[in-house]
Amino acid sequence: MSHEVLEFDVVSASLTEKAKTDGAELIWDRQQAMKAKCGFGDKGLCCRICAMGPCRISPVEGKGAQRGLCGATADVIVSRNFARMVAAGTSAHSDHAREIATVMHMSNKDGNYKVKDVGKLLNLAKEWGVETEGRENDDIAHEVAEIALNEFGKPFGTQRFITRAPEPRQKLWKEKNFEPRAIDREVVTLMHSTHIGCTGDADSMLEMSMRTSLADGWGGSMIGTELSDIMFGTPTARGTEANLGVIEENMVNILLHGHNPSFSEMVVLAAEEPEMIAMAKEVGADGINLVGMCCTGNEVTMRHGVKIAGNFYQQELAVLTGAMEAVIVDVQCIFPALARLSDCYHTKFITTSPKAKITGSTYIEFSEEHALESTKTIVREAIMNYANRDRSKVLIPQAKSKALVGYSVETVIQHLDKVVNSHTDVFNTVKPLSDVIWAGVLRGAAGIVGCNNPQVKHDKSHVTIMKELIKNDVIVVTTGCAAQAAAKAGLMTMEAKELCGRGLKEVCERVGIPPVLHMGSCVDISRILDIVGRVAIERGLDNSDLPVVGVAPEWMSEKAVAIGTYVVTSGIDTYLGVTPQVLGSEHFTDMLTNTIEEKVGARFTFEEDPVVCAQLILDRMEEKRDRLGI
Ligand code: BF8
Repeated sequence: MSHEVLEFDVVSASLTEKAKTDGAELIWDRQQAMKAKCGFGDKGLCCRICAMGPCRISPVEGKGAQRGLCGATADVIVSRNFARMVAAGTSAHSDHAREIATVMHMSNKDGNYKVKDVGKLLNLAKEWGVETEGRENDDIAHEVAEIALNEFGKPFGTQRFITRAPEPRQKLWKEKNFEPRAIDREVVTLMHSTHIGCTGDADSMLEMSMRTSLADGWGGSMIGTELSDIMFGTPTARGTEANLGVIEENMVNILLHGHNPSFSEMVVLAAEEPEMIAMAKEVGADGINLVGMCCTGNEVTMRHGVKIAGNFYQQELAVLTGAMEAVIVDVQCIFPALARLSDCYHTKFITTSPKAKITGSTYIEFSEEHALESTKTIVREAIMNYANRDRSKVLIPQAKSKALVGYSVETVIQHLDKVVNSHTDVFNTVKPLSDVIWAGVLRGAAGIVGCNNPQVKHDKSHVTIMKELIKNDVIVVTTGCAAQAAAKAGLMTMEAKELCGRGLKEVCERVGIPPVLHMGSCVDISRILDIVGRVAIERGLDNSDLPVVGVAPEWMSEKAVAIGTYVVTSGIDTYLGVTPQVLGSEHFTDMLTNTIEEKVGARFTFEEDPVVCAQLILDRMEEKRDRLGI
């Protein structure tokens, strides 16, 4: 097993030694067994779309097979593979949103699911033209939820939330035919177009992918965020802790992993029930310690301060501590390997969604109709498992960091209001943020998001880029596993202002925020779209005019491909620290990294060295500032 990849994360390194003793297999073992990557797949040149193949195009032009059996060229094959990743990523985010809309549709002030943020419900009702006068909140919620559900399959019209974008962007989308229609329709159309014998033109394939990706960012993801806030509360600033050291020796430890708050919120409620806590004490524990991982970890830390056990790359390590009574999951980013790994310990690996059953797990289906009872059954399983813990196998790394989390757009604006001069300024806007960017106190803003990927050292690219940017007065907002990397590295503390340039340090002190702001889970990148759009609107500009960027230093999932594509299509330059599988087509690569800018005013940059990547970002921000004359 090579530990080289772990150098950056000392906590993880100590546990991989334990894995050897326990005979447990981890991702690093599997990576080694995999040996070299498939050269064709790595370049996007393998086509398995029909059964005439699989066809593989030679990566060397003019040598070997240059076309598949149907005649598809490297450009066509690479673009189709890319499009399918966009379709899958859009499906994942959007289907998540559909589940939130479904529970909102069944919400009831006396039931398990009830509206928590009435103000946000009424605002959205107004935005969508729903009558609110003289109506019960539940009634309004049901109508808003029904409209949201119709966004998935409506036969006519475009996504409602695109009207939140700056006007020049909306105009551009209309002209280029990028306005996303019903979410399901965009995904189905894209899948249809990648079928054998359909789209044979890389340019068209990319444009269709761009439109579909907007159905994610300004459709599914934004619906997911908005409705989650209404149902479970809009996040507010609060403290938490992050890293494997949040697992506790004398508690019933439960790891909550996955994505959907309609499930995780109920687990939080179940674990807080006095009868559950009493039961934990009866089995000899001091109580229940619920900890989070991946995006579900982000959802519950943003709304409840639930501690973060780690990010994507650490899911196996949490089990390896030997102190985890249960890993409870719903959907997305869950290693099937957890089933086999759990067998080395007493840990119960509990799957709950018919969309993500995993062989070897204990399957207890979550029922939205009986949500709290259903999660109590699951939590009970964890508690009863405490007695089975083998204390000789327990090793909990002590490392953990404090973090401030919960920076929804509303919370950021509330903080900005503190510095508003009430004589000359207006409250409740992003103007103070745009003012400091225009004054040069901040040079720009970066949204740093995404996963971990064994192709790069764990967390190193995230943390290196964040540190380089804040040092140069660029404020960072972050979501997903990138946010958890920042939390573990202590970048979400007020003390982190000492790592900043003078301007950002002053902003942190005056506004009372850390330099790296936790904005939530991956669907919550819609919060970043929202805040960037507000700054552009406030200045009468388009997103592409602003010194702002998106960065995914360690991305790995199809969701990330959809995200990167909608961020660029929204006019925001995007930097990828892992090169996507497109290099087999020079033309398609050139479109992503160059000519796409002619269409949407932004482009992708692939740069695997985090220090070089940070410098490219800073250079681009200065170029944008020059263009603005600021
Ligand atoms: O949606 S950042 S590893 S957890 S895909 Fe997955 Fe990537 Fe983490 Fe959340 Ni997002």
